[in-house]
Amino acid sequence: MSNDANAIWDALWVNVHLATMAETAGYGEIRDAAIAVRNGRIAWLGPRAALPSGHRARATHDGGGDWLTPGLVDCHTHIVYAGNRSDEFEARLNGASYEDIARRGGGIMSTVRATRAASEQELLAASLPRVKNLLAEGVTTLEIKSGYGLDLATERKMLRVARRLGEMLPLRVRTTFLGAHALPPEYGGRADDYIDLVCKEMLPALAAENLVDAVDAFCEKIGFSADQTERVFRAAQSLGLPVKLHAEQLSDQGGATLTARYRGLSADHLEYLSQAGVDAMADAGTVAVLLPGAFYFLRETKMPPVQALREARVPIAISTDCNPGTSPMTSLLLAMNMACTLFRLTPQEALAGTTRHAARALGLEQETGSLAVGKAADFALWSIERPGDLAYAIGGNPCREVVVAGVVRE
Ligand code: DI6
Ligand code: FE
Repeated sequence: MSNDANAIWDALWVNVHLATMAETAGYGEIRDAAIAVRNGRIAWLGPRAALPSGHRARATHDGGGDWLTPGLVDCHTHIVYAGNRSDEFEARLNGASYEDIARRGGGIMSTVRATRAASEQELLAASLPRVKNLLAEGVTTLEIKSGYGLDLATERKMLRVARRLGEMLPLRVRTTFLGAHALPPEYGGRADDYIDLVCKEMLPALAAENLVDAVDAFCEKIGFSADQTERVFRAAQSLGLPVKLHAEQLSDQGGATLTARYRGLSADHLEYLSQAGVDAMADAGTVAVLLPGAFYFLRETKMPPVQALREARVPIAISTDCNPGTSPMTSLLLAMNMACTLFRLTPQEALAGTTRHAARALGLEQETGSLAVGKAADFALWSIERPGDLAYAIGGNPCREVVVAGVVRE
């Protein structure tokens, strides 16, 4: 497959600078480069001067001196939901307490009610503009969680919408079942019975319909206990599905260590992560997904242990956590900027966090997230002076062109 000079490429980009993100350090810069695509995959890349003599391509694109990076990967979103919670945001800034809002049936349950009430078509229509915002900024792979249904029919509806988004749009979608997100009102005081429903009915049914690529839970005082989370993990494991976890967002519940024991793809949030959790993640190869949008919107002050994660060589990914309650954000570039300003990541770490490491958080590191021969031809072209500009600017969108599986997105 590699460097086959006799094959006719489907397309060739020249006059571009590459940030391959293929190595652990640096951007993997190749200046004045070329990249060739065949059958949806990268067939050749390197300095333009090294193009094999006699190469042929059906189409040649002039990149105009732009930078070309892997397509961005948003590896943690709750982007499929109905309604929004701007009314609560406003009420709180007018002095209402969190309890006032909860008493009025607000918070996560207001999104559950709206999502249950929406038809599949309405849910799709509500979610589409948000997804398009991400796509406009170079996202080529998107994880979408369920978790605003909390009953079988609505969780199914959410996951079906997620799959449809992946079919309608030039976009790779990975679905995550988050039935254990919150306790639905009809199970008030009966969390263990609800976990039974999640493990014995919802997950097996949805997995059988091929709607589930991974399984997540919210392990927290206001969510589910570590024991309840472990039951969900065991149910996932028995179906051969990988796990990940909302862990250590508001308190240390030992969720990251539990996730590592199940060889989880990722543990996410992690503001309250302990050194033991860092070490367990390092041993298991579990990715740390940091979500600066939620940190910002909740005005959290406890920082995730970035330096300890670096020292333990835990791969760090960055995502929007797009959701109506704690991170109403549809800009992955803004999440990268926030990761630098709030968490002190370097711009190079932020870009690795939305490319190579984010792909790994979805189990897709062999497929996408870096530029290398044989990988999917998923990339974005940017009108920027250097790769660090992607994490630097606030507002504006330098994305000029996006290619998914070798095809230029219209
Ligand atoms: N952690 C969060 O911050 C969101 N979900 C979660 O598990 C909150 C979701 C919401 O408030 O709608
Ligand atoms: Fe989340």
